[in-house]
Amino acid sequence: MELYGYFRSSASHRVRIALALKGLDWTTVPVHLRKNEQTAPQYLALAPAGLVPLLRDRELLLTQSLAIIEYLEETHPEPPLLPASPAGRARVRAIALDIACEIHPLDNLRVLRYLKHDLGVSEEAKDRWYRHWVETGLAAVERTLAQSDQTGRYCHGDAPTIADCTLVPQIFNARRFDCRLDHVPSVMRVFETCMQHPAFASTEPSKCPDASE
Ligand SMILES: N[C@@H](CCC(=O)N[C@@H](CS)C(=O)NCC(=O)O)C(=O)O
Repeated sequence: MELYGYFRSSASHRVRIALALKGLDWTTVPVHLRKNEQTAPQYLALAPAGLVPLLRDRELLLTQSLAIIEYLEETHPEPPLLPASPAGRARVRAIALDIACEIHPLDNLRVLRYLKHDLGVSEEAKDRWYRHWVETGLAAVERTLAQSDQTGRYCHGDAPTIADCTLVPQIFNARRFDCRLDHVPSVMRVFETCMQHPAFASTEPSKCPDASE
């Protein structure tokens, strides 16, 4: 399999974690977002939305990180990244979506560029926007984790799930942009647990073949 992505992309990071958790091999195909390689015609021919990640599995081209992870889950069921019960699966997917839909899109590169270059928002205001959505979004995840006895060492129970694949990249991202994290102790406890796991430790941005800067 080939994973088209960018070392700092949270969505690419989610898929790297899932591939590693499942013990699968993949080749990295770097798509440099700062150089706008995601909007090059050759890339748009593969990924029409112009976003990373893209996973190529033989002749199959897959986009959207959570759809890719669910594809991996269905084609390589072991170890499972979703719980067995429908209710557990719904909870895990909800946590993943609380991050992937409610936090991440607001702080995407193209959104920040639009704020700055088209709307004339200052650098300082742009950073405030960024931190606001990360900090309030993670506070919601914190309540979800803290209020439920289904939270274990990981977001759901004592094994990693799709929720953890989504949470860990968001924390790397939050740290990079100096977001507050002292208000989310359960989130950070789960993050630290994840980072003890080789699949999480080996796929962090600095370990990627295209890591730079
Ligand atoms: N919902 C998509 C989000 C993909 C996405 O937004 N990727 C970002 C990097 S994390 C990207 O390609 N951004 C390019 C840009 O904003 O121009 C997914 O989960 O795959």
